[in-house]
Amino acid sequence: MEFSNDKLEFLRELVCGAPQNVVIAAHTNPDGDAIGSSLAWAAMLRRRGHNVTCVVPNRYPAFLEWLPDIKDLKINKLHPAEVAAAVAAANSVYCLDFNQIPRLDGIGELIEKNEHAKKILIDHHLDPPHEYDIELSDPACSSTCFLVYKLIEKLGMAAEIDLPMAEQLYVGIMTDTGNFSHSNLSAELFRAVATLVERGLDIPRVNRLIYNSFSADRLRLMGYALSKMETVGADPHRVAYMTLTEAELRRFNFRLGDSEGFVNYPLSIRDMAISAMFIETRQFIRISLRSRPDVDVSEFARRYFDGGGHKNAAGGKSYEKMPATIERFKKAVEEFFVTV
Ligand SMILES: [Mn+2]
Repeated sequence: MEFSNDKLEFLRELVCGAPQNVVIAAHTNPDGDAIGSSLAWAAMLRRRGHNVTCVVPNRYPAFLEWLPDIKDLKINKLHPAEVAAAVAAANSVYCLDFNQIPRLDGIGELIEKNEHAKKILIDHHLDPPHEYDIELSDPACSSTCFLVYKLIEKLGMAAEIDLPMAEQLYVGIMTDTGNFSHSNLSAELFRAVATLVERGLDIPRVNRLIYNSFSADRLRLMGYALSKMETVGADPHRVAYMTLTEAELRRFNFRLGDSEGFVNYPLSIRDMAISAMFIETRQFIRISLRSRPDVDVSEFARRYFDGGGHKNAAGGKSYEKMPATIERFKKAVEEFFVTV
């Protein structure tokens, strides 16, 4: 999507204008795209003299720990007073890689309380609510990191992308595209990656850091989850699902981020339409959904599980117990394929 000149000028004034107190907020259970885009945008703003604080509701997964500047992130669960002070003092708040303020848990209320701060959305999820001062929303963009790259380019600042920024941006680009295997892979995206390589990006190194840095427990948990996978429905509407209860997670010394990516594997079965992963947390069951390109799981998540996301990668929640949730899921699947 092309953004209007008005929007870009508004952004340019904020970025190039007098130094401000800035907060960059990313979503709960922040992933590589949320963290990478926040850190890169923060680096760009800091060069222009802004006082930037990146905030997230809870911890990031361990496989991101090596990212440049990640230690500067303020995690609301661990440092609520610092997060509250930064948000209260902010002149502008950038919301990156999500568009629903409730996805920020407690930070959302802090942002709403600060009425004088400009609120800017930079995101690629569907259906942004119109409650921002400017929305730079592009659901056709494969990652928020790529969107940030494009904005930097449009502002004429691409020459300033250095190696740390290249790594931050690349992590979101690679993880949100499933290492360049999902949709929305454009020539423009690969040109952006080529630029990042010119700035010194070492792709095999980043691959190793992201994909080969897990614990043995995590691999065993994945094997366990896959071995319990069930399938329902018949071609062309086959659906696979996996479940993990809190007790099962404990057995494998579960750490946040360990289940990342499990949901993708069942789609490697020929003609599989949807893959679903149900993970029990203390408050609810978290549902991750992936689909074949022609099947819209964001619609499915919205309709049945109070969720949303992208066409082929979405999520939702259930407040029922696991067996009741699975029963509801099976019924939803049947109904969904009759009505699409
Ligand atoms: Mn994203």
